[in-house]
Amino acid sequence: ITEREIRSQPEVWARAVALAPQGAPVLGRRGERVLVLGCGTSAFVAESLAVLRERAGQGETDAAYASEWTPGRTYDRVVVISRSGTTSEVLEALDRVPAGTVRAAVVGVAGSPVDDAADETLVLDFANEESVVQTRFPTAVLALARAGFGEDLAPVLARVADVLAAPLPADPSRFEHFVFLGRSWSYGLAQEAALKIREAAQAWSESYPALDYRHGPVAVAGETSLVTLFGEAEPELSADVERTGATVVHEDLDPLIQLVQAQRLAVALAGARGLDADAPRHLTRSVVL
Ligand code: F1P
Repeated sequence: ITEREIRSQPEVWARAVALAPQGAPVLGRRGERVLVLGCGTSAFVAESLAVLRERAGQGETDAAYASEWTPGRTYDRVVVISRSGTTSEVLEALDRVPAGTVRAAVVGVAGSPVDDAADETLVLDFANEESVVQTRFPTAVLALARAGFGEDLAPVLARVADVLAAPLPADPSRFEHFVFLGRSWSYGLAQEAALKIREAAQAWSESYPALDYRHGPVAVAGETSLVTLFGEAEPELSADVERTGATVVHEDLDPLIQLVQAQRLAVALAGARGLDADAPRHLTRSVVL
């Protein structure tokens, strides 16, 4: 099922983009100060979304892990992201939102506890998933956000199906260590990519802001490391990483499509390790305490 959900992303993104004019206001009206919260995958989506919104001139936007956030700064709106709409830490965070602040939610299913607790909800039921490991829900949220913040996603939609049909740039079974580096909004994507490798394939993965990688973490890179760079190419960084013996991958693709490649890599790696990506060890679809 995870593989099928990965492959459905071209159609799901097209629906998300079509919904952007009605849906994006839930993420914040222009000029509002917004905080975005989530757990796991949804925390990384929150992080990317905050950078995208602020960069698009929509208003100051912060992001935090739902479990870590306590009220301090004042916001016009708190947006929680939760595919299941049942995650306990998200519900507890909504309870901490001060009166007078709009509580908004982006969920995969209507009528969930998060939906009930929110003043405004954006339901992406067409992006909801059966799998434990999230793939198309987080990318649909980001596709909708980008379109809603004024970006033309037509070139991305036109490209993603071809990329899905082509072989992966690297055979993951050759590697034991997977590193994802990103900058700006793609740093959240790099964190999400590394989470996919851990969740689906139980493999060692890391993620860093790209230019911080040389400030220590590169010490453990070597022949069995596959290092993927999201976003803009960084030729000097790539050269430095290659000198460790690691293999560097930078495909000239939109970062959201690069995340799809990482999802495919995680599923392929799970297969090569004899694991079932649809039944990840120790994980549940949503953490409810
Ligand atoms: C958040 C989450 C997922 C994770 C796993 C458990 O769920 O932590 O990111 O992959 O499935 O739940 P949600 O709040 O977005 O439903």
